Amino acid sequence: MPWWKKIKRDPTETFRTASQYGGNMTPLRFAVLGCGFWSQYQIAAWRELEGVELVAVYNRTRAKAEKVARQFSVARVYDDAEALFATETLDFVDIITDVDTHATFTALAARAGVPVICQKPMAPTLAMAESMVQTCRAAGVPFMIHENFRWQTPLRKVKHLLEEGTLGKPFRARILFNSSFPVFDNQPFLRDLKQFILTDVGSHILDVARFLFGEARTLYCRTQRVNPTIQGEDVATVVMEMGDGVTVSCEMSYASRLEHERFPETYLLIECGGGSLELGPDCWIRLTTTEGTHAKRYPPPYYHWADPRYALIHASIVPCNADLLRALRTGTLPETSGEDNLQTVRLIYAAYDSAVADTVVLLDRQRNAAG
Ligand code: 89V
Repeated sequence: MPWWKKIKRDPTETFRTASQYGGNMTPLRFAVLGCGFWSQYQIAAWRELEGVELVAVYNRTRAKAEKVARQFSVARVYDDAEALFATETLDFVDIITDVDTHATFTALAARAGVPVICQKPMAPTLAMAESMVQTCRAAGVPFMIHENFRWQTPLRKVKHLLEEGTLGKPFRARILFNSSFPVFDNQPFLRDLKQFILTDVGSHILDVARFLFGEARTLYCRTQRVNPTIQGEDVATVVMEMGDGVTVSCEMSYASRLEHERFPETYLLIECGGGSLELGPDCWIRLTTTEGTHAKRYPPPYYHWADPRYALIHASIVPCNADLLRALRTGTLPETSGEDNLQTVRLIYAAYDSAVADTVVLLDRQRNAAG
């Protein structure tokens, strides 16, 4: 029996380690499902880590899988995911397909007893996300979400500075992701999403809010569609009461033409009892107290394979993958386990509910109802 089959099913318990079960851990063999734009960076990032081996790739259009296999010297190619799971012996699978297929492929992997890493956003509905978590829990396979924004170098530093506590207790924060970057050029399917910016960018920004400030108690959201050529909303503003009484507002937009286009940077202004913290353009963090302002730059590491227009995000794929791999290897939970990410997914759909009903959503009540 593979080691992960013996993992305890209670998600609050840590997984037992592979070595405890005598599993052969080096290298971990994995397959990638989905060979679109994002896969080449995801695979390149895996190659930065020791002890993983990409043994197969799948894409429903075989030619795309063949191209990626040639690019990264991958031994086997599939255009039938069931055949892949029937043939390959895998330690995990990395699902990088469009969101609509995440649940299907997760269920296939769970049935085959293969641990799942699934790209954000987890699912196109909250109910589907809940059932994916449940499917993996029932099958006893680890389920993890590839959610990388919280792994960006300056955002890790911000978290560290808040934890150090020298600025005192935060009372208010703004999280901004506003640009007019032509995101549809590389990811054309985003144009057709009926729910766009809250699923694609909100997954990241609301997760950053949770990462920095804890869980939300209340949420209010407004959405707008400024670009008439797309299906979904391209502007969203979310206000939440989070953690220990921090008012957090999150602004997201792909319709904002600003003096300096700074995609894909997230800006922050965090106001605390003893001062403020600002994360601004080009990864500069400014700390202001009664003593004055101290500024320092926290750029991401350089990777030759990263697309310079996405360098900040692409660099964050590496530590995100490392955390998922650490969890698989040691049998512990990653930061972005399926269970954890479900809280982010709840915020996304609470935001849509709030925008439609023009009301504040009380999340404690939702959480309690979900048990
Ligand atoms: O990182 C992502 O998930 C992308 C982007 C933020 C660039 O839209 O879809």
